[in-house]
Amino acid sequence: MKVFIAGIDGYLGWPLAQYLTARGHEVSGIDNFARRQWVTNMDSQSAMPIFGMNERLAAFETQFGKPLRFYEGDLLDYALLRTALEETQPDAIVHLGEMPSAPYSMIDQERASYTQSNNVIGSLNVLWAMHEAAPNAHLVKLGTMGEYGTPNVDIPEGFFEVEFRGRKDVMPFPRQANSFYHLTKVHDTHNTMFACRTWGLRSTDIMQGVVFGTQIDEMGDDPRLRSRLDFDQAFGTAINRFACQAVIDHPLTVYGSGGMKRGFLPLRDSMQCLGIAIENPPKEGEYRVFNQFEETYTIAELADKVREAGGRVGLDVQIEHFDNPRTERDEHYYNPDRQHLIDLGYKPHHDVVAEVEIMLRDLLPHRQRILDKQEILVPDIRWTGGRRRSQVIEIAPA
Ligand code: USQ
Repeated sequence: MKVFIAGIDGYLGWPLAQYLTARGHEVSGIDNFARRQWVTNMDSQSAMPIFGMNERLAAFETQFGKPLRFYEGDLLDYALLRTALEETQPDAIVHLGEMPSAPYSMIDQERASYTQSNNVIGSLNVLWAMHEAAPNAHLVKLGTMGEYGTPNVDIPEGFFEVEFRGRKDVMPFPRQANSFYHLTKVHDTHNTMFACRTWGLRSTDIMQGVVFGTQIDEMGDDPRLRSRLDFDQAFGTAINRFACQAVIDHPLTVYGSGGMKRGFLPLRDSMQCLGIAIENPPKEGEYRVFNQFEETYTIAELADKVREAGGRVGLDVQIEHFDNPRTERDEHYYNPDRQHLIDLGYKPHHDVVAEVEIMLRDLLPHRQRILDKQEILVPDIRWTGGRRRSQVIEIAPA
């Protein structure tokens, strides 16, 4: 299949290009390198050294024996995006090209507004460019489990049957997102559903959980093929941050009681799931939703798993609780479905501790890069506004 990846320079996009090429697909993609800039704006850097796109493309061709067609540019540049789809005529378009950080979107009015216009208009442009230049392609759109929030009932995959005043219908499950970033994904969901219904586009909307990990098997040993790994408060996700904290003997920063429950999945599972979605397209006009995660865990449970993995590589990992800079429930019911991908053959890797151990071994040679930026490990972006550094708090044992 011909696959076009929007956001091909990112944490997921770069490994996905390799994963799909190793499976025989013909990959092209677009990126404006915005992720590199956002992380620099957070006064941080990737813990894993990353290389410029020219070096990445050279390594890619050496490893896989064929070139990757790359367009440098922004999804907000509609003419470029449309041309790229006209030229590449993809069977599938994987849309990963959005600003992915909840804390970044909560910093101030400027960042909130940027996040919403960048993500919502960028995704709208993808839909229009498909409609005009590649109407038979399959859009694999990266949404987030965070669209649903944490309701006190089970979470189905996108839709559920409702009975109201004696009548029944299948309707979208309510979205109760908890940041201006997560809300952009809700808006994308509505636009994508509408485009499928109205123009007959086909799409899989992926409600993905929190991803962690430093590698997939297809990367081999060439450092130019490795993906980034962020640890700052905005672009580092929970386990990735914990792993980076562990290798420099910084206490793991569990917010509040750590009772927040989320769906998590290793990077290699994310690749497997996206590959399954691409290789099993929906029919014309179909909009379907996949909840994509390996298992649900509380943040406190994950901190314990990182401590256990640390023990295996000789690290004495400490865990501290910090006052939570976010406004979120830290004790709640959470029971989402994830059956659609399993039905299509997804085999979850359940050993989180083994995956974290791989991460720690990958990160240890680069601990100086984390030490150089360690002052950004404790969060200060407040959901209620402004910046105030979190403090260590005491949590009574359960
Ligand atoms: N958390 C801590 N300590 C930390 C960092 C995070 O306790 O040092 C907590 C947060 O308060 C939150 C949970 O861990 O309760 C997850 O936070 P996160 O930063 O790992 O993930 P989140 O902000 O939800 O966003 C990430 C990705 C986003 C994706 C989302 C999937 O950045 O792009 O959409 O995961 S989900 O969480 O399922 O919505």
